[in-house]
Amino acid sequence: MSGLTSQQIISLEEKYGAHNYHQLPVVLAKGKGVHVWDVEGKQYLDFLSSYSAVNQGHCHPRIIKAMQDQAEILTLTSRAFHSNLLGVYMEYITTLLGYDKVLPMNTGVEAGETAFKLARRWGYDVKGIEKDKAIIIVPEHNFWGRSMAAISSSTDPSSYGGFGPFLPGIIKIPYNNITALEEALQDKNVAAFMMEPIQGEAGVVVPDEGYLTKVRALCTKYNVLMVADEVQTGIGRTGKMMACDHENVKPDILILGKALSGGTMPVSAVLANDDIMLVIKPGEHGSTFGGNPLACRVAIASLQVIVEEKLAENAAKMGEVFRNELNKNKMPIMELVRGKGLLNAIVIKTHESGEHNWNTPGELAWNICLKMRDNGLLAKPTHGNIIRFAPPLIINEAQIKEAVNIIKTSVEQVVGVAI
Ligand code: IF1
Repeated sequence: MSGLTSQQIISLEEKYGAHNYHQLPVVLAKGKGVHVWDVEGKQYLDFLSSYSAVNQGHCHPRIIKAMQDQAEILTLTSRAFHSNLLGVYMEYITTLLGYDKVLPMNTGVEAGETAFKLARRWGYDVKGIEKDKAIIIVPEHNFWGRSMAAISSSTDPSSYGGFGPFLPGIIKIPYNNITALEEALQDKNVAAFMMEPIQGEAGVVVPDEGYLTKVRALCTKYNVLMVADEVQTGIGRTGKMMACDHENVKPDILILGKALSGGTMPVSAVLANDDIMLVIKPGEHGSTFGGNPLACRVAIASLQVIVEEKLAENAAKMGEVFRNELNKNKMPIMELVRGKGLLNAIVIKTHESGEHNWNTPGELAWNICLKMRDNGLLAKPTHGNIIRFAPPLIINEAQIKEAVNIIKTSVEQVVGVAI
């Protein structure tokens, strides 16, 4: 469309855009299924999936058609009035996921904020916590967005640094630590424990088997809401519809985003039962675009694709293939590969080999990502030495094996030793 080269486009961003990202140097112009193409027409396997927003694959025909059809009819009414699709969408998603009610929002962080407010309000109106004393417990190394409440919850200086003062009423405890949770739950002012079933940004940190079950039991025991942020782990990504489903755990509040729209537009949602959801009264929360008819149509199609194409099941199968192939004659610099379904990561250990001494594992991970880009696969390090691999859930076995081959070849080319 623009006819500009990658470099020309990067220069435009540099000159006219905020510098709030450190992108991998590649300029994408087209996406279809598991592939994306840059402006020069080079094809890549997308192993980031826009941070798990395109679980259904880029530009899924059924989702695009839903968007195109609805875009010509009615895109937005605001919630000042009803629309013909909102109730239909609300019935669909609450029935599918087993909750009484849904509060529709747009971005993941808005859904997180909504869950935060809902939990606090429930704390006051139902649990009887003293006014303005509600506490929400979060795990260290969580990530749920860039809003003030989200960064007030963060333990990552690159997320919160320089943006104080922060929201009070947040206690941080170690992730995957039941003792620490039970200790924190002794405080009668605790309204909720808000966590990711697998920590995405922290580097695909999978908690011990049974952790979610124990969290559920403790939250019930201490009359505290279990809030699951499934913005990244949900909608089939980890090999089940929700990551909590691996332990048949049902959180009191479920937060969804990203793939809820198949990567077409921001659509997020908070689900809960009546005793929680109805503490928010008319006029006390909302957003201009929340629950718009275009989003409703797109979200229904996006969820139908996940269910009807059995993408959670495929994610479980292909994730096994991915981890097994990577662990076969494991690369010396790969400390480990971890994950569930198609949310995986490799941890690079510092590699000392003569002239290949690297300053930091992060530098090595970055160089590996640059080389994988040259070899036709896109992925990006999360923190430093951890590279996340999250392809669209439609991927097949041949593409997984092609990807593992690219990963191994790229590591060998960067590290320069046989692997
Ligand atoms: C960025 C990270 C991923 C999320 C979870 C809520 C949100 C996110 C578990 C908020 C968003 C995005 C944000 C984006 C990059 C990406 C990201 F690297 F930042 F941390 F995926 F890991 N809960 N994650 O992962 O949803 O408001 O963005 O729709 O900010 O750079 P959002």
